[in-house]
Amino acid sequence: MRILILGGDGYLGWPTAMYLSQRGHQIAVLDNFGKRRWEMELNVEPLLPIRTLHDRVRHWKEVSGHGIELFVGDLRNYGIVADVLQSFRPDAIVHYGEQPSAPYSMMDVHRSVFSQTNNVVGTLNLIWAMKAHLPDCHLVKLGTMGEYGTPNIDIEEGYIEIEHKGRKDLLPFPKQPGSFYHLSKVHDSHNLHFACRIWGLRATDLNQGVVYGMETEETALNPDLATSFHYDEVFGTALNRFCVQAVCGYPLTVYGKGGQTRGFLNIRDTLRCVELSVLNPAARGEMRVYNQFTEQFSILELAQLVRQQAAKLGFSVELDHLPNPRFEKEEHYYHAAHTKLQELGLRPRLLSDELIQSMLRQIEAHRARIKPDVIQPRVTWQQGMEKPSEKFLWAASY
Ligand code: USQ
Repeated sequence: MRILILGGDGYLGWPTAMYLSQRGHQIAVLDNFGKRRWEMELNVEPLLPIRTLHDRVRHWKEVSGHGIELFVGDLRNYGIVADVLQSFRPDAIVHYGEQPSAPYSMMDVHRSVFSQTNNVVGTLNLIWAMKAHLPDCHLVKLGTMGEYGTPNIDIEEGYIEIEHKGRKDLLPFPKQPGSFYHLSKVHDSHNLHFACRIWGLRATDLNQGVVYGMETEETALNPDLATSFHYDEVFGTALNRFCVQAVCGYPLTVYGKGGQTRGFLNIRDTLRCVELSVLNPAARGEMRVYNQFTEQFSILELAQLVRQQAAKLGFSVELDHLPNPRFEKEEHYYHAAHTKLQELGLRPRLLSDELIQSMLRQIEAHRARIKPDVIQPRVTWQQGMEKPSEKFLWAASY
């Protein structure tokens, strides 16, 4: 198949491009390098050194023999989106090309407005361009489990049958997201659903949980193919952060009581889920929703798991309950359906002691690159960024 990956320079986009390329698909990637700019703004860096996308594409060709077509451009520019679609003519589009961080979207008005306009406008341009040029193409869009929030009932996969005053309907599951970033994904879902209904587009919304891991089959082939693994407060996610903290002797940053429960999955399973979605396209007019995670944990459970495994490797790890910088329930019911991808053939790689130990060992090999000063949370949901942001720089660069 011809598959276009939007956000092909990112933590998940780049490994997905290599994974699908290795399996014989024709791949193109599009990126505007926004993430690299946000990293520079905040003075944070991925743990492993990351080559430019151009170089990674070249190294991939040398290592695998497979070419990847590279487009540089911004999804907020409709002309670029339409040109790329007409030039590459994909059968499927995998859309990771959005601002992915909840804390980033809560820092200040500028980054909040940016997160929502960037994400919503990019996706709107995409669906208009699909309608105009490739109405049969299948969009596989990365959403988030965070769209649902933590309701006191079971979470279904996208839709729930509701009986109200004697009548029944199958309706989108209620959304109670926890940040302006998560809200941007809710807005995307509504726009996509509408476009599928009125224009007969086909889409799969992958409501993904928190991804962990730093290596896939393809990144492991050569250090020049590594993917961007973050541990800082803004772009790092819980388990990845805890592993880095354990290695550098930083007390694990459990926010509040740590009873916050979320769905998690291995980065390798992300790639398989996307592959399964692409190989089994939605029907015309259908917007499917899959809950993309393999198991659920509370944050405290994860921190304890990391502490146990780190101890086996000789790291002595403390656990800190920090005042929660976010606005979220710290004790709640959580039970989310996640059977549809398994029905398509996903065989989950669950979190194991070995996997945590292997992450800890790999992180240790790059210990010298860890910057402890970017670990502590400084963005709160009530106050935004602790220090005033560089407003003038921001206004000048966007
Ligand atoms: N948390 C801590 N300590 C930390 C970091 C996080 O206790 O050092 C807690 C947070 O308070 C939250 C939970 O861990 O309750 C998850 O936070 P996270 O930063 O790992 O993940 P989140 O902000 O939810 O966002 C991440 C990705 C996002 C994706 C989402 C999936 O950045 O792109 O959409 O995971 S989900 O969480 O299912 O919505």
